[in-house]
This record gives sequence, C-alpha cells and structure tokens, in this order.
Amino acid sequence: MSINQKKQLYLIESLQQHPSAFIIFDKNLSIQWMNNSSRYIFACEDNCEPDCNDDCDVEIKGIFNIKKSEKLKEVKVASSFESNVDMRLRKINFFLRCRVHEVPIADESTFFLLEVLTNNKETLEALRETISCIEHDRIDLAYQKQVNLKSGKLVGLEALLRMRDEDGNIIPNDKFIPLIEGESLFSLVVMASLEKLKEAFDLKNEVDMSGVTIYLNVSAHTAMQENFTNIFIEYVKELNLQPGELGLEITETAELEDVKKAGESFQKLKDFGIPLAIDDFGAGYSSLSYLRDLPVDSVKLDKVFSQTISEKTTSELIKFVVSVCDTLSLQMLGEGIETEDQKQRFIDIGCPNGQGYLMHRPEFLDELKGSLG
Ligand code: G
Ligand code: MN
Repeated sequence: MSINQKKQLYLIESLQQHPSAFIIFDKNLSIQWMNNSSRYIFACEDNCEPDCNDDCDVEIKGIFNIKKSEKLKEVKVASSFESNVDMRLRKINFFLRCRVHEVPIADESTFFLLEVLTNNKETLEALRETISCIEHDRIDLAYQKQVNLKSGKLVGLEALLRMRDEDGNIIPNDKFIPLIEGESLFSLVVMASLEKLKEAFDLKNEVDMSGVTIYLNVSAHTAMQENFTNIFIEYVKELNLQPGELGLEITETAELEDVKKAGESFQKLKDFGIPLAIDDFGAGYSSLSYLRDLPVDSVKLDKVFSQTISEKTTSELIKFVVSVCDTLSLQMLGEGIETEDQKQRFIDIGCPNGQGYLMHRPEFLDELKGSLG
C-alpha cells in the first residue's frame, strides 16, 4: 500500500468509525455518504450494505443558517455552523441539532459534512432508541393518581412516559430522557404522548373526574421550543378542554439557559388555562429561582424529601416550602409517598396534596379504568 493510499484509508476509517454521527451531502442537499454511527441511529445497518448510499431513505429537507462563507477557504479549513437540520427518515420527520462543516474541494465545488451533536455513545444509543420508538409506535403512557392527603380525593393524574424497546421491555426514563430532552427530536415524543393522552381525556368524559387535572411531563427545553406553546394551545382547542383540564409538569435535568424566554412561553400557556407544576422541586436544577422566574401554579416536592421526612432537617425544609407556597398562593404536592408515616407527616406539616406508591402505583389506562369505576 502506498503512503497516499494509507493516508486515505486512515482518513476514511476515522470518519467511518467515529463515535459521532457524520453525513456527507452536496449543495443540493443530496446525501452522498453516512458513517457507521449515522447508520446506527437511523437503524439503516439492517437494511443495507455498509457502503451503500441511498437505501436507508434518509433525506435532508433543509438546513437553517446555511450561508456560503468565503473566509477560510485559502487556508483549507472548513467553516462550520450549528444548525437544526430538517430531516426525513422513512415516514418520520424531525429536526436534529447538528454542526455543519462546509468543505471546499475545488473552486466551484463544495460539500458539507454534517455532524450530529452527540457527545457520547449513550446519547447515540438514546437517539437511536427514541427514533425507533417513534417510528414503530412504542410510546405509551402510564397514569398515577395525585390526591388530597387528608380526604383522599383525586385531584390530578400524572401521565408518565413509558417507552418500550424492540423486545417490549420498558426503557427506564432516567436512562434516556436526560440525554435527549434538549434535542428537538424529543418534541416528537411529546407529540406522540399528546396523541396517547387523548384516550385519557375520553375516559375523563366517561367517568366523573371534574376538577381533576391531567398532567403531562415536559422539559422546559421542549416547551420553550418555537411553536410548542401553540401545539399545546391547539390541542386544548381541538379537544375542547376546559381551563385546568390539561396541565404540564415542568421537569428539568439540565440547567435552563434562557429562563426569561421560558417564562414568556409558559405565561401564554397559563393564560390559556394550562396550569404548570414544577416537578422534582428541590432536586437537581429545579430550584427556588424557578419560582421567581416562571409563572408556575404548583410545586411538586421531589421524592427524596419523602424518603427522609422523619429527619428534622428535611421536615424543616418541607415546612419552609409549605410556607413559601402559602405566601405565593401555589399548590403543593409531596412526591414519592410510600408509607402511612410519611403521609401523616406531610399532613402535619401542612402539605395538602400527595402522590406515591402508598396511594396509587402508576397504571396503564385499561387498568386505571377499573380503579376509577
Ligand atoms: O420526575 P417525576 O416526578 O415525573 O417521576 C415520576 C416517577 O417516579 C415515575 O416514573 C414513577 O413511577 C415514580 N414514582 C411514583 N411514585 C413513587 C413512589 O412512591 N416511590 C418511588 N420510588 N417512585 C415513585
Ligand atoms: Mn412528574
């Protein structure tokens, strides 16, 4: 093998086996090549040969921010920019957060190297799994009751995402949500969940559940995305829901970059009669500043507080949150209540509502129907 051949082989193999997903396309957006990672997330490797170019039915429909830049051409360094790339994979359309490198190869000719922004193999796995669940309709919802702790009265239902792998096993949420909730792609999961949630609203009309809010979990990242506010508002209109029938639990596993923008989006939802709850309050990034910056209606105290409620420090902290909620006229709910003792302590401290295995374990809708009778 000549030195040149060797060099070329090294170059090709480095991209071919790179842990990031790479796609090469030309200026007509026509895909010329994908590396192994790309084939993996788009589940192409089962369908075609490793060096095939077009059997996977992936299409780049549009690139935002695309602009010809001349600057670095002389020094043969590609210019690059971040972009949400509008893609179609077989029958599904989505946006992927990418870095696009514009590579000039001759005076008139340029190609683009698209890099899907994943930082590790776990994210790659999560992307593949999510795309696969969307494509094959393996997204379901389980429901858990939220009750008034003193009376036991049903006040809410939380819809919990349950995605299944190819073998039908539930994929633990904490294994993939934190990895992809910042991705535009995740909005497709929320859209699929909204479709599923229609069944719960049907049930709500069948049995008497007046005053009960059905909550969907959404990350602040997702809910902030352009047009997302409108999707929720259109949904409420389409189903002719009354104010307070649909609520959102705002989950966050990453720091929110633009709290101000999130606040504005959420205010629109609130004005439209969609109450907002801060999920897992007191843990991770779900902090006091959210109460200041986001127009929330209720606070769901993270389950770690239930687990240690018998300790003086924890009970003092819960008292503090109860008092903040009272002052700011926010509803409050204790999550993860598993024992009678924990429940009684919440009642004594003055937390009105609760949720947890003691009162109800999450059930799929068919099972839930029975228990609502
Ligand atoms: O972050 P969020 O509050 O949405 O998480 C809800 C998750 O907590 C669900 O997956 C649900 O199954 C789980 N969960 C609900 N009740 C309990 C409980 O009493 N104890 C524990 N450990 N987990 C619970
Ligand atoms: Mn939740």
